[in-house]
Amino acid sequence: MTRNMIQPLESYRLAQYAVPIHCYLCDAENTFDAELCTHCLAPMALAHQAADQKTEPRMLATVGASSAGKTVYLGMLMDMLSRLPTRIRTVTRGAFSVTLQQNTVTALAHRRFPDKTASEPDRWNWVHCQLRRPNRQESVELIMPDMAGEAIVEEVDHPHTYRVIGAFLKKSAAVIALVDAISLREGHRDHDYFTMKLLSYLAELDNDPKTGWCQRPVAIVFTKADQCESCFEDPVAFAKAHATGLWQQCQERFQRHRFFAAGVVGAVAYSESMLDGNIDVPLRVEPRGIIQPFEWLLDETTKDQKTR
Ligand SMILES: Nc1nc2c(ncn2[C@@H]2O[C@H](COP(=O)(O)OP(=O)(O)OP(=O)(O)O)[C@@H](O)[C@H]2O)c(=O)[nH]1
Ligand SMILES: [Mg+2]
Ligand SMILES: [Zn+2]
Repeated sequence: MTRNMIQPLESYRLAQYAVPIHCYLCDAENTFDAELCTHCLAPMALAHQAADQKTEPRMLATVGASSAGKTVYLGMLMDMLSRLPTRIRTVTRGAFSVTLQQNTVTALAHRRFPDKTASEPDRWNWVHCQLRRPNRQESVELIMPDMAGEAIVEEVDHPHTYRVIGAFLKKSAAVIALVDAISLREGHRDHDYFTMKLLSYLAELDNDPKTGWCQRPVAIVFTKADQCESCFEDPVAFAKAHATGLWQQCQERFQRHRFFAAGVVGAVAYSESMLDGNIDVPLRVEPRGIIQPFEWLLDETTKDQKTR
């Protein structure tokens, strides 16, 4: 015999599903408990966090071909920002925003470089943080993902393959394009060609003469400059000599661009491994030129917001 019992219906829970949450990047409707946007795979945490803020978050894109040094650069940048309270005060939003910095710093502390970023967008690390200069009242909310180079190349060659990249770049206020200085100096043109393609993609993505990419700030950063001293001394001369096409394209298409050089390690050794082949071993962590491009973009995008 079964005893009678009262089963609460809890149908009120369904009501929550009736109110869609819009993805912060592509504006697609998602249920309130979705972790990733069903349309573009961006984390829905961004939409929830943005809804709690008074100021609209600013997006900063870090792009470059595979192995250009995006993960190392962004991880080191976040680590430096979190330890420079006299220059910029940084508060990360959401535990997931610390993972990138943690992975990079842990890897470098163990004398290895972080792993290659997986090409699936649901495996990327996103950083959402609040920044404030010590002497200023106003703060900036910033969103920066560490996207995979392979996915960026694919999206540039075949637009709409990775919707999250298109949506993010369309909304970004500024871009840091990383280019491998060692491969340029050695005469490999792949990074030069790719960055040129990427900049044309950006220019066409939003070609509004007032608010499009031709007016937004673009920082070209030559990475791994620790192995290429001439690049540190004069990044513009380096660009003219080793990435002429890229240099010309910047002159023609982007009114606000600047060249920088950055390096994270002091010395690199090479080790042969049976499993992985030749691998680079970072011997000392000596970051140079990491903050400068970021600070420049921060100041430039702040000017944009004030004039709007
Ligand atoms: N010497 C030197 N080598 C670096 C530096 N940054 C990165 N590298 C080398 O470049 C490789 C790739 O760096 P990543 O940061 O993983 O490159 P990525 O752009 O994130 O690549 P994907 O994840 O494939 O898009 C590393 O494994 C290092 O061998 C640097 O500052 N100096
Ligand atoms: Mg990476
Ligand atoms: Zn979306």
